[in-house]
Amino acid sequence: MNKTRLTAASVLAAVTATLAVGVTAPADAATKFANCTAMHKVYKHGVAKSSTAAAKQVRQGYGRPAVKPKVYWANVKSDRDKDGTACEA
Ligand SMILES: [Ca+2]
Repeated sequence: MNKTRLTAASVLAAVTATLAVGVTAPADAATKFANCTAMHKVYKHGVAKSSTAAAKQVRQGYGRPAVKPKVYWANVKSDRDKDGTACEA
């Protein structure tokens, strides 16, 4: 009985640890860039808040921005024309 309970607790702890790692993983980090020059070193065509916003940039002749909502919202000040993509290029 005790062993079963211990195992369940271990599984729960493992799942919790995995979730915590997922939240803080670099790929998910909402990096705040000083300006578009800095952002373009990582995201050549800027960062879009959604795939719809990214597609809009492509239709307008820009490169396809990375779809990274968290990064977009951390750098929303760089979306001067408020079209859903920061630093489109
Ligand atoms: Ca924009």
